Amino acid sequence: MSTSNIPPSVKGAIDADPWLTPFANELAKRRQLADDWLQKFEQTEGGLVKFADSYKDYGFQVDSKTGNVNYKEWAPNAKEAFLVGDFNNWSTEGSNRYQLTKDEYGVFNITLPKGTIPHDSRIKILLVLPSGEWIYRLPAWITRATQPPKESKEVAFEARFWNPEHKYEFKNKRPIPGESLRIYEAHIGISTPEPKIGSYKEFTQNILPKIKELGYNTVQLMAIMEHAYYASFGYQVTNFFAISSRFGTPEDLKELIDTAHGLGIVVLLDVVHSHASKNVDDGLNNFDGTEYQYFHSGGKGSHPLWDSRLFNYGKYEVLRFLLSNLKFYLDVYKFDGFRFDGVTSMLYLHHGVGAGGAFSGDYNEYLHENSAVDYEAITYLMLANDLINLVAKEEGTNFISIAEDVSGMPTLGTPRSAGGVGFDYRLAMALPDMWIKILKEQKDEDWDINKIVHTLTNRRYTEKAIGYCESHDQALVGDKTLAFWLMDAEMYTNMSTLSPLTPVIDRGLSLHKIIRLLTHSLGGEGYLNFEGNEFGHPEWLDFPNANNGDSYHYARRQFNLPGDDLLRYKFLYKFDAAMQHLESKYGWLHKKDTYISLKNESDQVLVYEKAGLLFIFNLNPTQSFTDYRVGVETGGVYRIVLNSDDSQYGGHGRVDNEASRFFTTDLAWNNRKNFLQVYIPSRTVLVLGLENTIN
Ligand SMILES: *[C@@H]1O[C@H](CO)[C@@H](O)[C@H](O)[C@H]1NC(C)=O
Ligand SMILES: *[C@@H]1O[C@H](CO)[C@@H](O)[C@H](O)[C@H]1NC(C)=O
Ligand SMILES: *[C@@H]1O[C@H](CO)[C@@H](O)[C@H](O)[C@H]1NC(C)=O
Ligand SMILES: CC(=O)N[C@H]1CO[C@H](CO)[C@@H](O)[C@@H]1O
Repeated sequence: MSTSNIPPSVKGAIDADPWLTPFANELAKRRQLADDWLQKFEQTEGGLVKFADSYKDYGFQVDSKTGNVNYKEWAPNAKEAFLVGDFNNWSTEGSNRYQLTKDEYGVFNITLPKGTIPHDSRIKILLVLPSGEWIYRLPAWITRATQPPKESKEVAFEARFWNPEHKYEFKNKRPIPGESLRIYEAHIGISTPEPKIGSYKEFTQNILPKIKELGYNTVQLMAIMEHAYYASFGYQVTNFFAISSRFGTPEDLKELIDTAHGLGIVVLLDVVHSHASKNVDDGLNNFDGTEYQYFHSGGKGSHPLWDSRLFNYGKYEVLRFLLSNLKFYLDVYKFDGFRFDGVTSMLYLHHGVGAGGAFSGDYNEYLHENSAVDYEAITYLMLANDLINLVAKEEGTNFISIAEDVSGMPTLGTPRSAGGVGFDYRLAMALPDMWIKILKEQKDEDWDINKIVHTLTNRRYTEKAIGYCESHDQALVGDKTLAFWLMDAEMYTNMSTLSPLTPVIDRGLSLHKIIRLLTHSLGGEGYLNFEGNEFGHPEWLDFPNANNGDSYHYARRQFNLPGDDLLRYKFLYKFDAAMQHLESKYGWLHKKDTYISLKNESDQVLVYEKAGLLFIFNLNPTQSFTDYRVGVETGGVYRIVLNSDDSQYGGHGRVDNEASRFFTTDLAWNNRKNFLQVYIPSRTVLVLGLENTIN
């Protein structure tokens, strides 16, 4: 295709990456599908934002003037519908009969006078099917669902009418996300050292200050959307508009987010729109008695591995439900963006499973007109990103959207206006796999610096990525965290500072720091850490379930460990804090000026400049180098700004930071204008900065 034939709607994407040129028409076709929906929403709803305001219309709405309550539900297959609950003795008889009226679109509603339903009381919708059968469901847009008490016969979650007298009032303005995202991934329930379910309030009091102290500017919360099965880690959502009641009330979560905002921390929701729990009694499955109301029917409507239901993104009312769900979390809870779970499963008809799930990077796999792309799902993701940007504009900020995509689809992170899907970031999912493979298979002296650097930097620079060495995935039972790969059983016996430093712990501490800083400084335009891994958490995660006797022993994070002065976890924790704060000062995540001047395989030394800093890694397990010559572009006097061998980080203190000043010599070295000479101990990273930038 000649450049003159490129459709203007995708010109931006193709200017940024000319290899996309053969796929220009296909990209334009995809963009058009989403643009057509936008036009339709304009005509029928007054625009996308108004459409997504449907959460103010559907479900239960309390009129602020009259106190009357309207309840609205889409259930096209039902003939009749009744509201039942504690308030009317679950009856449809006499004065307790609350029948909804149905309109031509299959939408039912009823208005009840003020005070009819008490706050927090239990309710259900009773649907009468064409067959005459009665089915009871939790309202699809319900904002609260709770687990029945142990002594109750009920097992399914119960919907509640949440209308407290005192609603939480937000006090703080949203912080505007910075250019460098330093993300702390967390799960409320496990964020306590005690073997129990942690609460929103405990997280607010105990964990937010730690996140702030560590220097993260973003917290990403998983398992917020209500999920009846705790051990699903939040990934089998039953009630999309309800926040998990296991951890507290909606007002408690608002307080958490408001408090984070007060600390300058933005809050992302791990949103699960890629699939839904197959629960009928307390979920969305078979809601109106058909399997195809919200989901595809037949095999297309079930995930081949996850045992869950798959949405029909081509349906108007499903788009209303999901898009409103996003706006609900932005408006009501004041989340600042989303990490979209399971994007690969959405993007392809094969869901990334089986042979189709093996991607080589060939553009045809993603962009050929015969590729296995699910057009309806990709259109939904485009609309979701449009919505997020429109709401951000109204709020005077910019929200964040991150795609969990392992396939590496080009243009996923390209703006919609340029012809992409519009995510801000994708997760760099190849990086944790690389580290595990190295730790599993290679001796330290065989680490291939070229390959490591290649994997860390091999990404589409026109699209941003979040780099990470490990996320919640590696912490789960059956998998292993970096700390485990490195130190294993000795974490239980040799972490006391009173016991001698063994070779295993020495190596583990050193490499844990090095791996994190390498990934942080080269692996993405953002960085993510899963809670606890900043100090090498010594336990895996296993939620209470039938196989472990419903134990909470491994469903916790031992935040007490880094605070124990007699344990070595504090060293890893302090290094993490130093690394985050240094990034915050120099901003290497969002700078694009990386220059790698040395990859010396025989010495195992790696040197690069970025954001005005000089990173010098010596990965050599045994050899330290004196007067090692290192190239650097900008001449001047350098000092050490971070040294992983510092004794405060559990190192050997072989370099005297204070006494070290490095004067450059203006002779070219490794393609840099100047050089300086350093003493670089084994298994150490030194970061140098120009003296006049330090204070
Ligand atoms: C519900 O049933 C109880 C006991 O049968 C009765 O006392 C109460 O008045 C009933 N309430 C309503 C709203 O019908
Ligand atoms: C409730 O349904 C009736 C009948 O379809 C309709 O006239 C009315 O506008 C609806 N009320 C609300 C609040 O949507
Ligand atoms: C690596 O270092 C060794 C010894 O210092 C040197 O002989 C070799 O030339 C270096 N290789 C590169 C690529 O700089
Ligand atoms: C002091 C101490 O507990 N040392 C232990 C370190 O780990 C090794 C191997 O697990 C044990 O044999 C030591 O007793």
